[in-house]
Amino acid sequence: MQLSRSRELMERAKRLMPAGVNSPVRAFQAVGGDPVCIAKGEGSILTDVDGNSYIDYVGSWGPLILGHCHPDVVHRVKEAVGQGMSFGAPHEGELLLAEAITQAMPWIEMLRFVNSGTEAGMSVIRLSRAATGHNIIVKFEGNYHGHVDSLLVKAGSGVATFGLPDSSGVPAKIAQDTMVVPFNHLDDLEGLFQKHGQDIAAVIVEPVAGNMGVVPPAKGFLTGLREVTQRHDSLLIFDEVMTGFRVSSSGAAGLYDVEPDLVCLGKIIGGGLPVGAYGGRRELMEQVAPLGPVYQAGTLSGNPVAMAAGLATMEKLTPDLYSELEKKSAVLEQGIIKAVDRCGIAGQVNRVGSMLSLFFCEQPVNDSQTAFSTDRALYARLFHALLRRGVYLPPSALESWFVSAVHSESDIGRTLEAFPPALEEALSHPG
Ligand code: KE4
Repeated sequence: MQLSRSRELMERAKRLMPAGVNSPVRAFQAVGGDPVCIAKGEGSILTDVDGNSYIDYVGSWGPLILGHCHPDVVHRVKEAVGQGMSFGAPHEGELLLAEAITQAMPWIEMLRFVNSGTEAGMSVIRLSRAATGHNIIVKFEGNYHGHVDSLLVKAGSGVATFGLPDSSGVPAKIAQDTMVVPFNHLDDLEGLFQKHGQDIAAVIVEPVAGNMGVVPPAKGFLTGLREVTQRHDSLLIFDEVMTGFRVSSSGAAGLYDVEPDLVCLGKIIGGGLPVGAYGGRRELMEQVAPLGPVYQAGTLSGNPVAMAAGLATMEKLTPDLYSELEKKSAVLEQGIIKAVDRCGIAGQVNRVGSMLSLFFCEQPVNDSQTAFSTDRALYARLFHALLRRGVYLPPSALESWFVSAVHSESDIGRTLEAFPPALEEALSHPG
């Protein structure tokens, strides 16, 4: 592979941006080597600045359920941008997207658009504390909810990959109001509520974990969260930034039939442009400024061009799309399992819909401890062996892969053809 232009651009980028990137995981530090610089995306294919093409299983970390540059999305973005880049005033596009979201997720009676999943997370924390008068937030080890101080406590994505149990710069007195229990360990949570229930404002959870690799909720886990929070007058927050409109047309809440009090959204609802949202029960959301006392604002929130991309994407999310995604993703999963078995190594694939992860380990991966103890060095070698064969996986074992509506049968077939030789290569160079 010819990578000279990528290398030249990354050298210049490293002088101006930390590690030459605008988000840590993109720097390839979890898999080693230098990132490739991308020139364009088309459907399921990324092409780098040296002309190398890859089947893309990152999909911009989840937003691109329709793949890169879906013609209908591009058309609607071009139409919107011709009317204005930003108004800083109410417009129809934000109303239409709000209607599409609340129709698909009726437990969201009212919402507010922001510009990222992190903003959604920080806003629901502030709202939960105001609404309950309590301060303690409970999160789960290995879950990541964006980089707001109070949630960067043993986050799973990025921070965990770099072995930082929490980020420097987060004051201890902020972190002490956040309590962390292992994901899928309902007993630990019950115990915490026994001790601190009267002070707990909310429990926030990725209903399907994606930031320690994909870890589905254990049977009864989400129902248990709903029950224990209700019993203690605490709020249940589903962080569906990744799972929202990914794992079903009504997210994980619809898939597992558990209604949260508040929801964070992002990624797919922006169709690849910067959009986040938070919402939920009306009496909670009516406490948000300017209606209520909880302040939250944003210059570009509800940006008309981003709303157009999100709405054009949402309109394509039909039942057929999800059943096609399920079929393709199952073929990929089964093919990977077969390739790993044929190599005689221990591996597990966790999958929910078109989110999946491959872990190298004997045991099932059902929480952060088992996820973190997998053979991530082997994953790193497989990552590069597949990259050289034109398959672009997430540059970290603790991330989700994403299949899009436009990954073709031949994309999946070519991926599965590349797997055996790539696995052999990864296994033959242990160092
Ligand atoms: P953003 O602020 O990155 O838009 O969203 C933060 C966030 C919140 N909640 C969940 C469940 C998320 O997965 C994320 C962001 N996900 C990561 C991928 N692990 C984004 C990729 C990155 O950090 O560069």
